[in-house]
Amino acid sequence: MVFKYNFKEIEEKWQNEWENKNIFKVVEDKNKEKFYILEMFPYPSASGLHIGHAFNYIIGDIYTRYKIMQGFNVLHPMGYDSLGLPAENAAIKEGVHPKDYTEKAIANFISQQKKLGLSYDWSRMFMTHDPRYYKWDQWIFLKMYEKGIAFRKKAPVNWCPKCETVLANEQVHNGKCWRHKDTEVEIKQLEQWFFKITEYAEKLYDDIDKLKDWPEDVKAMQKNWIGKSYGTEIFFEINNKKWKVFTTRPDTIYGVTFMVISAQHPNLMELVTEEQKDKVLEFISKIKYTREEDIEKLEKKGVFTGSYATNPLTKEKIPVYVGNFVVAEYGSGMIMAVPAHDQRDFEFAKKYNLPIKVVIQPQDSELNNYEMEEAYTGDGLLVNSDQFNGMDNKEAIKAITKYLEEKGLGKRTIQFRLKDWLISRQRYWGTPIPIIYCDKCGIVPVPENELPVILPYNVIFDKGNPLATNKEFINVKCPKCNGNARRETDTMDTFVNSSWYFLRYCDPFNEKQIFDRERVDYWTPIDVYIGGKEHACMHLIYFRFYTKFLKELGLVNIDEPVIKLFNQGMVHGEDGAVMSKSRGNVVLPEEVSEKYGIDTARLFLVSNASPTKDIRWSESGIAGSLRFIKKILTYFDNVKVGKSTAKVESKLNKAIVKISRDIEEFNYNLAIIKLRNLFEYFGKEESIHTLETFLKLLHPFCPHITEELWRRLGNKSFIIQEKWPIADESKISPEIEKQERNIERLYEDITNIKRILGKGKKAYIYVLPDEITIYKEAKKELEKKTMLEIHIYAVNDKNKYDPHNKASKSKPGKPAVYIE
Ligand code: ANZ
Ligand code: ZN
Ligand code: ZN
Repeated sequence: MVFKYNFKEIEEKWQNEWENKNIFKVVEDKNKEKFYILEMFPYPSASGLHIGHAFNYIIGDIYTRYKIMQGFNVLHPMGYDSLGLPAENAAIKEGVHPKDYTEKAIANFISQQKKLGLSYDWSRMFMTHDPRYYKWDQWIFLKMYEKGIAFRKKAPVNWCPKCETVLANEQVHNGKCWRHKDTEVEIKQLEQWFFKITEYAEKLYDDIDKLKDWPEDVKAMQKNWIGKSYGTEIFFEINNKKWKVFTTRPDTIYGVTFMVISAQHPNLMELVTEEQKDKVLEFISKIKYTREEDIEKLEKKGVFTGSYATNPLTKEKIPVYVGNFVVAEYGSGMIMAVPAHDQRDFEFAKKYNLPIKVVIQPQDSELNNYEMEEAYTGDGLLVNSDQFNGMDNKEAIKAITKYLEEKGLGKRTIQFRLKDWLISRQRYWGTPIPIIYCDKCGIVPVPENELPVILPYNVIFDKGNPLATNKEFINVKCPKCNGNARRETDTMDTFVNSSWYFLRYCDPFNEKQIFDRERVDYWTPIDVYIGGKEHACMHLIYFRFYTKFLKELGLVNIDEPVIKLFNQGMVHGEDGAVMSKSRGNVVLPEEVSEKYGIDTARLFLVSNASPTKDIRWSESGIAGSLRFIKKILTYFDNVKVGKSTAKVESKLNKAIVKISRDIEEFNYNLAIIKLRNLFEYFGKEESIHTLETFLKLLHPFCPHITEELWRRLGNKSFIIQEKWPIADESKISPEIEKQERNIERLYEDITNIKRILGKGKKAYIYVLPDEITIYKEAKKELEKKTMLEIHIYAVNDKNKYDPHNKASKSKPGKPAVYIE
């Protein structure tokens, strides 16, 4: 009888059962060990979810089911990062309100996710545009304001004329808007809100080494992003005032021949003399804003400011230039230029005919001030450096710094590349910043008991920020003097919302406080965090920063939010390109579910490669997974429940050990190979234990059919609530394992011989008499795998067919082979 199977029916049935019986709902339980699994916070795009997105959730789901069966109390929540620019832009384009637009998108997202059979505790679901959530964004903001971490300053900002909003540095890619890839980003000076993440730079940097279970490349990217430099701050006197300069090369101080201040330095004009003023103003109006990533390629340009600096050691007077290759935001925004040993300075000196003075002499050649074609940046011995002459330059870095410190002319310092986090957005669809401006009292934070500051629903979308033109929103009484005042109309960067959501999942609807400390202590940190590499720097740094801030407030007791970070690969479409709507190569889960069943798709997604690798969707691949699933279904429909052989038991127990380890390490593909392998050994009759164990091992990958088959075996329970199998290692027979390996080797011998012959229909195998049963058992399997007709003889069989007398070559565990 051919098995009739309606995937859709089975899937819906079990999804409903799990939901109705609250199978994945969890509460804190001190007697159970917790495990927190989280996939990165999705932005609910209106185009919904394709199989590529689904991959991420399925990886988390497999792990969750495995951990639940292992007896952990597993928190696996889901919610939506629903504020942000895309919703606002799309809403404007389509004339729908962002709230309605987003909520519709979320409803669609949820229904799609539910069809994947995901093990979420849906009772914890929240969306960040819900005032009950963003109230606490505002509350954290107030705490940061209190501690001086949230602050306001006038700052040059990246402005996308198309988005009509400020962009974070990270949202500028090669000078263009990340969203509008053809739009040049402009620079504007605006009063902005910032979070002083730089105060945490050192901690964020140093603690990266504690993240033992994070991918090395992500850690390297974060280190690079935070950018720690050990160096020296040196004081130069200019016009009777001390100016600081940051250098990593104090050993070159005798080679400084000019200074360069950034064209965007806030105090630049203090240095510019009357005669030079016009030239400087013209220069700064002409050049582009200096960005660190552009410096290397940039044509180095500058103008003399008219001022001179005094080198603190040589007392020489050296000219101060304003230049385009010094960034305002790094170090002190001014450099000591050493053209002999820094390529940027070298290019500048060549262009403006400034002196080049060698102070580091390499061991193997002699540098000459006049003949250099590029800077010498390597190591060597100091020359032209007074009492430091002859010293190794690495030594000189320490010695000169010490000398400067003794004389009060400088000090050792550490410099970070990380910039303060600009959180102001001139946009509607974000968390309102809880600040009021009063002419009398200045900046006044909204009192805590007046939170949340609600984002008004009725606004007019025109150009720019709709809040800025909304009188009802703006006009407010000052909390201090009760006079007329104005609300801040900037909203927060949406990365704010995703910086602490994992904590709220522990206590999602608390109205009295941000979350209950005990509940958070129970669940945190996140044990496994699953998401794409694109979040390596922004989200994951902000997330770590919030954790550290909240720890200082005494709200959490963890330093780091995540123990293990798992980056999944990308899913590519049939055409080989990354699956995306714009490419038109997306596969939708509902289509797949209709055609193959979602269990088949889940199996396929993790079968062919480690989930860390990119995978390619293929109809033939998924057909292969479907064949396996059908085989399993047909098998369970026909199998006789009875006894399993010692061999099957050995295989089964070995598989338990290996599959558990594979899942634990996210080697899902290897687990599947072992499951398939195990299945091959099953006979017409197997014990109930064997059959049930197989279903349990398969469950994390194919949750629906395994629940179904579990019931068909007569169980009343949910398989997901069963215990993960534990191997009985005493049943793993070394003898059987050895025979398996022998048969495997025989198979390889046969294929090799066949390949050398270039043909063959029949294979004759000569085995020692006491091994004949083992090899006869394997006959069918060998025939199938080698596609040859196989004859097995004991070597002492008088009737054997053996034209080349091969039987005499047979050894224990190594049969002889003859092919014709
Ligand atoms: C003198 C010198 C001599 C330098 C030499 C280098 C080589 P890190 O921290 O590793 O990136 N610098 C300092 N502030 C700068 C700014 N605001 N914009 C552009 N460049 C800046 O490198 C620090 C070095 O970058 C500093 O050391 C300084 O140049 C430059 F043979 O000072 B150095
Ligand atoms: Zn843009
Ligand atoms: Zn006031």
